Amino acid sequence: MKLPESVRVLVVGAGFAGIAAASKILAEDPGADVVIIERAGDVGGTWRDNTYPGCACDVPTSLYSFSFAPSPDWTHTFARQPEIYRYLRGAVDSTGLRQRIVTDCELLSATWNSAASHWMVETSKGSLTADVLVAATGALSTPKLPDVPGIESFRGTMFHSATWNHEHDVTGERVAVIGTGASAVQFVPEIVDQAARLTVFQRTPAWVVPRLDRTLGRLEKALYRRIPVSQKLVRGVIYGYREAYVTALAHHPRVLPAVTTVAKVHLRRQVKNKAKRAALTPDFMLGCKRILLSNDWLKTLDRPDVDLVPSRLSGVTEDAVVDADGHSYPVDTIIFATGFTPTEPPVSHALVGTDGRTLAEHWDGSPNAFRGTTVHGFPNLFLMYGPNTNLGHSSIVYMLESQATYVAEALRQMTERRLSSVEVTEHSQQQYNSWIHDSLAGTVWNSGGCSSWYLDSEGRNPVMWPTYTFTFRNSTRTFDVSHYRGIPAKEGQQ
Ligand code: N01
Repeated sequence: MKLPESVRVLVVGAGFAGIAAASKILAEDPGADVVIIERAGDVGGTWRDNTYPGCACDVPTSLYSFSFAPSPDWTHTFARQPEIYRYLRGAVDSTGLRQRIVTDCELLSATWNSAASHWMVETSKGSLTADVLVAATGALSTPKLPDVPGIESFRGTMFHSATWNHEHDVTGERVAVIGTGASAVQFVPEIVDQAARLTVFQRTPAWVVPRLDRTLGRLEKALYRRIPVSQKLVRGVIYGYREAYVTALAHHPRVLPAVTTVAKVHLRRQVKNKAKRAALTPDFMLGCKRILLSNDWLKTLDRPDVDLVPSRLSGVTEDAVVDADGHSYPVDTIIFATGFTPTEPPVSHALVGTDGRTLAEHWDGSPNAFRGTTVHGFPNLFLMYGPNTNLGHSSIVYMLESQATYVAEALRQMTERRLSSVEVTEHSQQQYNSWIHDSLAGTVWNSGGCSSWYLDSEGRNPVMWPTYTFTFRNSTRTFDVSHYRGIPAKEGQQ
């Protein structure tokens, strides 16, 4: 579609978050004026962009899908990237969102205009105004490369796992993989047989547990199709099981030793080389970093043609990678599986609030929001997957749908009360964040003895949701205007 000159609700991003927000708003108010802009040529977000070999979801599909768009056709318990991408494309068609999406349209800036009570938005396809802005741009979309000397001098091929170079064939090459997080564990077993030699740089070992994946059979799918409530039941059971995990991770770490034993047995079974096994044994509490699910990662590292370098990368030369001790490993290709910059989503530099500062300046490296969604100084702005909404145990899609309900509720209340803008009060935001950080104190994410992308440079945790996901859902079920400063609409305003 063409970019309009003005719109009631502008959703930025057409991944899981943007689709959830727009669908929910339209489900509440089918006549709502909603447009989605997407910087890429297609929908899908991270599931469009991450195409590395073996890319899959490590959350069961029955949870990692929209409650309003169940699919009986998943092939595995843990869906692969092409399938999830296809699912998202199907979801925008089945919900009728496709004709509301402007593709190849990047948000360049959005500035709040207090006098007119709207956002003045600049995009790569022109400008428009939006009464309400929903930023659904994802937290893990900016690939992070290690800041080490010599990267630019490397004469071989190098790329990040999130921007996989499919033109490049690693067959017969010496390949270095930097990083051992959720992405590396998925692609390393896929490329090991092609590479002549694989060198994996591991800064910190991770806890790894088996991935209980299986193919979904014809009978099961037929059951889901004929009796949809059966699929809901499975979703409910998996949801409940995963919620119980939080009891261990955040509240009563008594259960942790049991899961830790599972991970230790898994390591012992898969890694026979004692030196490698020692290097692969974490020295922090399970859950402190994302728990990795894999049946072949550890086994792959045990292979004699795979070198495990238990060191950070300290430099790159024309033809080699260098470990912390200055030892060089000549390689043809370097693959960075070094993650993303979640504390500074790119959109935060583009949004300018009531005091003329960007959201990034306002946050100053440590994001915070009210209910993970609204920020004082930024009226009529809703952040999807905002601060402290990430999970270590369950599906982000559940959180996104909760936020989407909150946005739809906010819009309903604004219309009902004839408000042109709503801005969360500083007091409510502060109180909420005090609760968040009090609740996070003592959890495995804050004090499990590891360093992770969950913590900022000051050791504050602007990423994780501290407790049960249904607590978040309850808090976002209604939009309590008492936490907001509402400006009445003028004559002619919506
Ligand atoms: O990135 P990461 P990822 N030298 O940040 C290491 C989501 N996700 O792309 O642990 C050597 O987890 C770094 O070391 P350390 C999920 O939320 C979801 O794998 O910091 N190593 C670490 O090992 C996940 O959490 C799915 O000490 C260096 C690695 O690089 C998030 O994406 C699948 C280094 C980065 O790991 C990110 O995962 C995949 C250096 N200089 C991803 N610098 C699902 O299935 C960094 N590292 C849903």
